[in-house]
Amino acid sequence: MSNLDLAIPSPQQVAWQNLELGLFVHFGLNTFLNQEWGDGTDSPKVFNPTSLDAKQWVKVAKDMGFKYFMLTAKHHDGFCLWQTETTNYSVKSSPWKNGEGDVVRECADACEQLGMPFGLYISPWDRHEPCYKDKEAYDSFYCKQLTELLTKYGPIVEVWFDGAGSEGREYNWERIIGTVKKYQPDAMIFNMGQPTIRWAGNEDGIAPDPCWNSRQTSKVSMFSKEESTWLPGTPEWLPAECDVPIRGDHWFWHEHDEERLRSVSNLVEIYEKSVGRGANLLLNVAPNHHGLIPEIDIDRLNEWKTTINQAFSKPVASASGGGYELILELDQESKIGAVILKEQIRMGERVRSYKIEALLHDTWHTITEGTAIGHKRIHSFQAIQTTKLRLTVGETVGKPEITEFSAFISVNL
Ligand code: FUL
Repeated sequence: MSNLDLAIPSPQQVAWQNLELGLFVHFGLNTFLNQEWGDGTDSPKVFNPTSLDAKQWVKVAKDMGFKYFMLTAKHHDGFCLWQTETTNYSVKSSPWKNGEGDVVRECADACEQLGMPFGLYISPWDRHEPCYKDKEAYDSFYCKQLTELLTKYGPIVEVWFDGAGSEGREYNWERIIGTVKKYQPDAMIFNMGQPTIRWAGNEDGIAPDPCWNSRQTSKVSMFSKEESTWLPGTPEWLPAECDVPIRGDHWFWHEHDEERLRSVSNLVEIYEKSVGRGANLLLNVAPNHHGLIPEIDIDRLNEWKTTINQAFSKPVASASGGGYELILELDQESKIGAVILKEQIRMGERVRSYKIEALLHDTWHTITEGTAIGHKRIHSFQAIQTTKLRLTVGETVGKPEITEFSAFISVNL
């Protein structure tokens, strides 16, 4: 990244970055078929959750500290979770609520009630829709689906365009992005067309280090090395979003795959390598065939949240300010295991290098060094006993403004 670049975020991007944590929810025909990808031929008749409770889903998100909620309105199989006029391949043809249910509506209502920003995943790749073969016809069909979703369910925080299956396919992105901008101008656009946020490039929930917010290339999908081509007008500021399922590589619910549940320490590591590198983390949980998030997943999320809160919610000392040096004086000698850094991203990523030192026996010792700070940088390290910490900013573009330099007591993660 060149020293001359100083990309600046839009206010909507700053607001989205402040959310940090999103709960991703994959639900659909696959939930009932023990599969990850439907080929578009599965019968809607299998879709019959016995006690679907979208409020439970959103409440889990809220209780566990997630700040936005993303639902798969349509996965690659083309099955629509809402009452669409574009196709019968939807909840309308299912036995659930005699074909009158609408999962998108229930989630939108629950999000509204609980004050949770709501976003949608709508797969461009559609393995059911016959007109998919005809590019122009499908672009119209897809824009109609988007129009329904973006006009009938309240404010949408993010539209997730999944590149899987669309490798090499050309869509009319001018039209698709135009539709998003027309109806939800504040929504974040994920990774395709004219994105305002980009994919971190893997499904492990891990951002690169460093993870600059300025525009970088991003892969189209897990199944290709192809890089995304974006329309002119794509902003220079393009923060990353990491996505990962809580059960190994299963995005949808499968019976008897609890052993895939990630351990708390793995989830903490994911948090540190996503949010702790300035990206947002979209962590997926899957409601089961009853339409409920299983208790075992909720328990794991709870342990994870508790651990993160223990580690990072109560700094022993904190400082902020402009300039090239900040000192943290601790009230008493403490065993420090982590620091959090933040800079004022509204002014761009001005810091391009820095180091953190601790005072040990009247001498400063470097504990860590870095380049990007951006929205947030977490450094965990082997605990050190100290009374003072120092942040020194090296290279910058313009005057830096550190909004947070905090130190945390070491806990066992
Ligand atoms: C991938 C898809 O193929 C997976 O099924 C899942 O939806 C994940 C979030 O994106 O590209």
